[in-house]
Amino acid sequence: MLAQLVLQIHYSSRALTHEVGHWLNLEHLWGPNNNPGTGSSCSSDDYVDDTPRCIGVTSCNLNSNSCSNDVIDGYWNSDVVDNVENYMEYSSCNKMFTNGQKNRMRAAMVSSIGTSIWTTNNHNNKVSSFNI
Ligand SMILES: [Ca+2]
Ligand SMILES: [Ca+2]
Ligand SMILES: [Zn+2]
Repeated sequence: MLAQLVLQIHYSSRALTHEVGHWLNLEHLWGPNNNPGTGSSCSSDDYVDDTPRCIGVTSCNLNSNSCSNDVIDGYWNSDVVDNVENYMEYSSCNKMFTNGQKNRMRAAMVSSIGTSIWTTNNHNNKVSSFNI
């Protein structure tokens, strides 16, 4: 499993953050698959409205704009650039989650589907220190 993890996200120095995102119910920004760079991904979604549609970016080109249909999710009023710095991309310059992703992770933590990882003690001592 570790080998698979390293192969899938070897671009990123923040692999663990990325995997914790998956564990807390986040998908890749281009949708629920491991295949970045596929044009058809503009029509799939990560179920988070404030992450712009993208095909999956592996570079750190901050001007990357791989999909033009960002308004489809009702959050953006126009086409915007890809969020290449997002932890759920495969780029090597990851440094952020969006508020929508934060809300999805928080929802996962209090979900009855998950184990009881949310407790006041855990929240205060651990979650806050992750700044999510
Ligand atoms: Ca999205
Ligand atoms: Ca766009
Ligand atoms: Zn991943």
